[in-house]
Amino acid sequence: MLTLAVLTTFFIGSGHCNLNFTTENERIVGGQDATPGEFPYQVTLLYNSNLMCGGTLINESWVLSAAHCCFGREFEPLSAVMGNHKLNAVDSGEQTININKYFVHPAYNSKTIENDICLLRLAKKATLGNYVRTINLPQKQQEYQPNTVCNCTGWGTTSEGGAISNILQKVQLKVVSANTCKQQYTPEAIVNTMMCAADSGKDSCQGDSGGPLVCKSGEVSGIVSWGYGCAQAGYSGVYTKTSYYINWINETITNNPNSSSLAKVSHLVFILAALLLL
Ligand code: 4AZ
Repeated sequence: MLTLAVLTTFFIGSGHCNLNFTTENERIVGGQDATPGEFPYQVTLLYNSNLMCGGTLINESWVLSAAHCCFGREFEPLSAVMGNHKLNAVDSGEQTININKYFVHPAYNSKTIENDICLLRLAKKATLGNYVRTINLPQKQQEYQPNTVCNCTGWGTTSEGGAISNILQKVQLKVVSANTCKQQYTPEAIVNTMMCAADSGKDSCQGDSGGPLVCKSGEVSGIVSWGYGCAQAGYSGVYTKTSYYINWINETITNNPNSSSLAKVSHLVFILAALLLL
């Protein structure tokens, strides 16, 4: 099955991505250089300072990405770069913050790549500004009509088996109907929590995984997940449909604040109690 082929590959640096038959990098294919600050919600996820995956800033302290990016990794080597433009340079407005915890969706299936979604918590809040901004989540169960134009961005390889990009790349893709996508892969492979997008000669590729697909201004519609190769004729890129995970995202964020804020509250309680006792 193609999806199995897809599963056999991956990792750029450390990211496990899908689909290629090689472990070489591929980034956005058929795209163009973004301009600094054009996609302020785009996050670079690093593992030991190497490009691991893309991500999306959805909250001052939280990055949305793909489960296959996070799964099985240690926390210590993980960091996120907000406001990044050139991978190999410190850009103005850029902020690098460690990840101190991540949450892989409990139903993530690494064989079928279902529920390919992960939330990563920043060790401290990002400072929002011209180069660093959050993007909204879609409405619950939001669907996107076929041919809707979407922006996909990342530093992944610019061709299947090529090298990663130093400058953030952007590409416009069109939503492909679930029926067409099922015909391209298999009916079972494409479930309703996935969405497909493609255009001739254009695609996301290895290293773009976990990054954003934005099909409606101001909301993160999809997460780069998998596909057969990159920009192969007749095969769409497959994205996790964010709108099916709104409850899980909100609950995970609410239930897992940084311990630093908890620690501050307990310190305050302790001081108040001590004062009362005196
Ligand atoms: C990857 O290997 C990858 N064209 C991500 C997305 C797609 C293909 C490969 C979709 O990370």
